[in-house]
Amino acid sequence: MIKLYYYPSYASMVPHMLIEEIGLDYELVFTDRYANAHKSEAFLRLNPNGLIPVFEEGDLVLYETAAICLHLVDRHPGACLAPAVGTADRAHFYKWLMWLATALHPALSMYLHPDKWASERSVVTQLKASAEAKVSDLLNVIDAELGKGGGPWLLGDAYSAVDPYALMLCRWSRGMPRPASSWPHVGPYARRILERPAIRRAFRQEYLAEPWI
Ligand SMILES: N[C@@H](CCC(=O)N[C@@H](CS)C(=O)NCC(=O)O)C(=O)O
Repeated sequence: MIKLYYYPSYASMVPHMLIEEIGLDYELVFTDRYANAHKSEAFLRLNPNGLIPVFEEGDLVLYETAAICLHLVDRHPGACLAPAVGTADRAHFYKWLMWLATALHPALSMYLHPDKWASERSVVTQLKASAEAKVSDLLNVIDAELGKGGGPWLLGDAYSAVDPYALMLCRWSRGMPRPASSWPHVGPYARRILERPAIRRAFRQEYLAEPWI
């Protein structure tokens, strides 16, 4: 049985949405961030970084959202959540997964939690402003990609694991002066992903209040 250590709206949403899409049996393990459950000895044995999510299946204990995504798509090829290995589409799938994990995800984390990087108020303010500008630049990149006319998904015709990852990051931007949902192509794209039953189930299981993005 799969166990997914999660906290609502955290990066654990991505594997949660994928597991729902694939239709696996699993248990959601609530990890109370405010009680510092993710810094407990037991949790640190699973992920020494003290970060959510953690995915567990039998002897396999995995952290890092992108790694969990890749494992899920490999382990369940029938769900078709990534293009065939060795194809150009697969290469673009890797590119977007890494871009989400190493560019947009950290920029949004910096915007939402600048206080993790500095304590002096003026520095925190500056970090937040820089992160806001960076998020905007990055949203321009994904908006342009979606505007190239492919669609309806980030890789074109085929829905894949990068789509729920992008949706979660769009959601994280919802309190920003210019949220992702207001971009001409990203907004409709995120709303399309939200129409998928698996996505709606995951959002509801995390008790997330609407509007979701
Ligand atoms: N690179 C990690 C980042 C995970 C991460 O930053 N998780 C956040 C929630 S979105 C967390 O656990 N934060 C708690 C903390 O920083 O104490 C991944 O992709 O899984």
